[in-house]
This record gives sequence, C-alpha cells and structure tokens, in this order.
Amino acid sequence: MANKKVHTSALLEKAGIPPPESISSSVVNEIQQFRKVQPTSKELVDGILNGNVTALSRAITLIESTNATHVEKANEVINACLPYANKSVRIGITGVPGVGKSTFIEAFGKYLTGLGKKVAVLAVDPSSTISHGSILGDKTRMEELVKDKNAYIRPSASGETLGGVARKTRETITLCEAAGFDTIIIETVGVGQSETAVHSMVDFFLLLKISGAGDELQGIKRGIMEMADAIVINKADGDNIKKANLAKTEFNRALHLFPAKKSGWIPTVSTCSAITKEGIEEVWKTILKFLEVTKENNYFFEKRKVQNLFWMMETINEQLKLNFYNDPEIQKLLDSTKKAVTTDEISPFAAAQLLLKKHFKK
Ligand SMILES: Nc1nc2c(ncn2[C@@H]2O[C@H](COP(=O)(O)OP(=O)(O)O)[C@@H](O)[C@H]2O)c(=O)[nH]1
Ligand SMILES: [Mg+2]
Repeated sequence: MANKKVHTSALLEKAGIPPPESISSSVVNEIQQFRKVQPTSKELVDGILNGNVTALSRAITLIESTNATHVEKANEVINACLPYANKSVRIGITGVPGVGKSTFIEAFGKYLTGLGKKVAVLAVDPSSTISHGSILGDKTRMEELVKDKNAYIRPSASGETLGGVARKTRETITLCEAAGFDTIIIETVGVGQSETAVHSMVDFFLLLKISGAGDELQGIKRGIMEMADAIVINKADGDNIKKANLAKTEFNRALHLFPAKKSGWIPTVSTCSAITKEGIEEVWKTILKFLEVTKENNYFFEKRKVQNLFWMMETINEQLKLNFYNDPEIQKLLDSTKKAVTTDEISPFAAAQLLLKKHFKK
C-alpha cells in the first residue's frame, strides 16, 4: 500500500466513519454548510429585520464576543439596525431571588403574546458570570414562554464587569427591537448596582415584592423605592392574600413620603399572583397608563435621549479602563507600584499619575 507511512503529526485526523445510509446526505450537507458559513453583517441585518431569531441570536453572540473582528462586525450590525429600533416599551423587573420574577415574567409574557405582542426577555445578572446565566435555569420556570414563537428569551451576557454586561444588554435591546420585538423585559436580581444599570436602560421600572412578617420596608435597598414606577406584591394567593393587601397599604403609605417624580408619574402599588394570574392584566394597564402620561408630557422621549448619552459615556469609561489595565506595560508595572505605595515609597497619587502617564503617552 502506498500510504502506509506512519503519520506523527499532531494535526493528523483519523478518517471518520461514513454516516449511516438512513441519513440523507443532502441534509448532512445542509447542516454542515450552515455551521461553517459565517454570515456577513449584511446577511445578519437582513435576517434580523425579517424577524429571523437565528440571525438575532448570532448577532447577539457577536456583541458578547471580545474578539476584535467580532466587535467590529457587531458594531456594523447595530448601526444598521438602529434606525429600526426604538419602537418598543422597555420594562425592567427587579426583586430579590425567590420573589417570583421568572414565574411573573412567564405569566406576564404569555399575557402579552396573547395580546399579539412580541416579547423579548433579557437579563442583567453580574453573578451569572460564574453560574453562566441564571436565567438559563429559569427557562424551566418559563416553559410556556420558551415555546412561544412570539417570545425570545436570552440569558444574561457574561462579562468581567457589570458595565460590560449592561452595555451588551443595551445593544441587545437594539437588535431585539429591530427584529420586531415590541416589548422588552429586562430582569435583574439586584446584585451590586445592577438595578441602577437596568433602570438606566428601561422606560418603566417594576419592583417585585412579597409580603413578609409586617415590616415590609425592611431590607429594601436604598434608592430602589425611588426608582420604582410600580411596586407589585407577588404571591397574593391562598392564605397570602390578606398579608399582601396589608403590605400594599404599607407600601402606599411609604411611597407618599417620597418627593414627586420628574416623570409626573405617581408610582403605583398593586398585588398579583404569578400562579393564579390574578393582577397580571392590571400591571399591563398600569404600564399603558404610564406610557400615556409620560409620552404626553414628553418625559418618555427625553429620558431615552438622556439614557443614550449615559451609555455613550459609560462605554467610554469602560473602554478606557479596559485599555489601561490591558496595557502590557501597565500590567508589568502595576504590582511593583502597588508595593511601593504600601511601603510608603511613593504617594498613591504620584503612583497613579506615573502609571496614567505611562499609558497615555503612547
Ligand atoms: N404561591 C405562589 N408562588 C409563587 C408565585 N410566583 C412564584 N412563586 C414560587 O416562588 C418560587 C420562586 O419563583 P421564581 O420565579 O424562581 O423567583 P425568582 O428567583 O425571583 O425568579 C417558585 O417556587 C415559584 O413557584 C406566586 O404568585 N404565588
Ligand atoms: Mg429567576
């Protein structure tokens, strides 16, 4: 035999086995082609604008990538999609783990698709960097919504920083809107500053609560009450209904102590059950009313402009920081400079100046 030569190259691949005859070769071909082909940004944009969720998912994957060519391609896609975005309502939902966010989103999302809406569910969850997207596990709680062809669920992007995750989510919103999703729901678990990040990318911010032992206001993070456009007390079913109503009274009373909002909107408090679906419709009616009020007084449009500027500045800050810490020269010097600071050889400010100058001189 001619090719009996022994291959030692690490690149050697063993010949595969042929596919069984029961599998049509044209199908195999098609799948192989589909996997291999990297769609161009134009193809992705066309796909997205046609509402093709495969194209949407691929483009979102580009957004999440750190590879320079992917970043460039992602930017092309986002820019091309931008004129088709914006026509939506963006709803942020926060609440401590276990409050029922996922179950609520399932019920609320199904209600909305029932009205003919197209719903995208995204998440900002900095903790998911480790768990690889807690919303993935949540998909089991969104069984119906996952199967709904008018819904799109995307787990949280992973990233080093909240800023990074948030930016990716912000860009994902644009693509989802261009793909025809008119209702964007963004869930956050309220780790770190994630509510603030989500608040700065949505039109309406909903705080989900459950009734506790009477001291409802305890343990609520400062500032969250101020951000909320609605407080919804979930799990108002069975033996819980009475307690939920009491909590509602208490929250209402507390909200009155806050100064009036710039939006001209007075936050509402209501109860609901994500299981019995009682109160779900009311939440949507509240949001419609909010849109009416804030579009009428222009707050809705102003806020989106302010948010756009905020994200531009955030992106600059984030990028500057990344560039600085990824600079090989800085990486080389950082440890020794830190040491010099701790041993009082150099002042913290002088040390910082030194490193900053090193980086920016180039
Ligand atoms: N009784 C009742 N249980 C609920 C309701 N909503 C959620 N749950 C339960 O609360 C638990 C936590 O819900 P989940 O949606 O995972 O909460 P998340 O961590 O905020 O996403 C689950 O066992 C749900 O079945 C509700 O409206 N009523
Ligand atoms: Mg959840």
